[in-house]
Amino acid sequence: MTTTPPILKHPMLKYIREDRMPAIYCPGCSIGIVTQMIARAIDNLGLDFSKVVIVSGIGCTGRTSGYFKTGTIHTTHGRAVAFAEGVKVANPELEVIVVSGDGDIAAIGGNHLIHACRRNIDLTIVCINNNIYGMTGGQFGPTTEHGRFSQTSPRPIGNPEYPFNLVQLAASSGATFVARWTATQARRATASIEKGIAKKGLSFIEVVGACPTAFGRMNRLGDGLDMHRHFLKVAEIQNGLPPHEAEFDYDRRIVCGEFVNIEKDEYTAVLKQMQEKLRK
Ligand SMILES: Cc1ncc(C[n+]2csc(CCOP(=O)(O)OP(=O)(O)O)c2C)c(N)n1
Repeated sequence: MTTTPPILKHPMLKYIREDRMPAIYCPGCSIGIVTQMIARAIDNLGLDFSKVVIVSGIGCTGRTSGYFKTGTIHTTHGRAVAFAEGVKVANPELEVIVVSGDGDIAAIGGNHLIHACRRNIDLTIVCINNNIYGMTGGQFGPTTEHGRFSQTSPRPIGNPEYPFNLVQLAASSGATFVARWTATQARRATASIEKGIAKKGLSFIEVVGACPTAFGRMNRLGDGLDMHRHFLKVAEIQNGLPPHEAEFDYDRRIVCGEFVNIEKDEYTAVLKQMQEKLRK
């Protein structure tokens, strides 16, 4: 007699809306890996998942929030951080996590990012930096390196602009926890997301990811596997390095690590103190 082996479920599926599977991501994309990092960080911390809110903007990464089986908001393009700030101010008891793309967070949403960092509001922002606007077919964005090829910066000249270095931007704007990893450093990145969630203040975690469909194809970087192997080669870990020294050179050296972990009063706590003073 043959026995049917039990169907094993992925342990993180308990956090995921299975009815939404399969996800929209292309083969070789890093977003699924980062989705799992967030789920594992929540699991490792033993959080009450009903008190976790996940917010995204628009884009491939922007679809991530909708896959989590909790309170989620898929907001308008660039406004993920603004919506997340609203949720946190309305109910500081909630654990608010933003996950969105580099275009969403640092271009159209760049102003919200820097001001949220300046306020030091207790959000965990996970920004998947795939170096391009993935969802709309591969236009250059705020993190695309000078000279890189994209739909809007074709051969032979490439991108006329210079990129933001996201960890420098977040740190100089006032974020109190700042880290960068690549999608191949899943355990380290998960640990940083955990620290970011536990931190009472603004945490910014950049995860450098592969977009083989747009960035990879236009810059002849191979498939998803090639791109992830490349990350293993160029990622250089330098925990504690001043963020302005955290170089991002896609071909040669992507400096990774936890660069900022400082204490500063958190925004909703400050608001609460002010309200209490006014009541007296
Ligand atoms: C106001 C507005 N402008 C432009 C768009 C078109 N749009 C949709 S997604 C996107 C870029 C997304 O890029 P990124 O945030 O880097 O995410 P990715 O898709 O690469 O994960 C743009 C420009 C839009 N939806 N709304």
